[in-house]
Amino acid sequence: MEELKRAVAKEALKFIEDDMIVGLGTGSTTAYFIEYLGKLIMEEELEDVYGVPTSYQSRMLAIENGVPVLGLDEVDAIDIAVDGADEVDPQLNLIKGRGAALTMEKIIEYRAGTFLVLVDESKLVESLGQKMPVPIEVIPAAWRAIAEEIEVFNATAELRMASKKDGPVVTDNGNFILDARFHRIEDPLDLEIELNNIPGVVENGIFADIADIVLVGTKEGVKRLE
Ligand code: ABF
Repeated sequence: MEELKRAVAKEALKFIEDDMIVGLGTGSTTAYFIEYLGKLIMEEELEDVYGVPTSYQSRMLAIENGVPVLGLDEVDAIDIAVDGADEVDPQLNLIKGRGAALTMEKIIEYRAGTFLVLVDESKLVESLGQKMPVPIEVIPAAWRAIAEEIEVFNATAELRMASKKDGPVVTDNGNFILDARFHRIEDPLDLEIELNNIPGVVENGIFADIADIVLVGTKEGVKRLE
């Protein structure tokens, strides 16, 4: 599995040119990409490639690997964003958010000229929600009310815990995460919009109609979907 992640992360470097502003995703596959990007910048002496991180985790990784970083409010545009996903359906709709960084990921990936997704073949599904719950970032005080509202969608939601001792997972924005299991997601775009209409929901992990290219690591090599 790590081999497949490394292979897609390497392939993603082919999309990088000098003078690019690159959105840096979160998660283990993107971590390889950030590491390789640092090497590319050094070896090719690229002077004007900057990363815009989607989380503290990716920011620290970028700094550690020699990728200069800028905040979203310091750049005019993002040329390309590179990130992992938890599920990818045949229309390239995604579920993301295992790393609890979904809000910043969506802001940066929505803004990017190209959104490139890196996954291994285990992430491909016939329809979203088959294996993974949909993460939903919520205002902490509203978590229980929102969990109840979500039942209207024929779903059950659980508060994501760091551990019993450490309490709930807190996002980079100071919010909580609910993981919602849906019986069936028929229309991802519609559900994405509906969930964001619940007061107290900051953002949800359905990324419908936003991915431009998906690189899939398979045992037979890297496949490109678009
Ligand atoms: C983040 O990392 C998430 O949105 C997604 O949930 C996850 C994928 O991680 P990995 O590459 O480790 O499977 O981008």
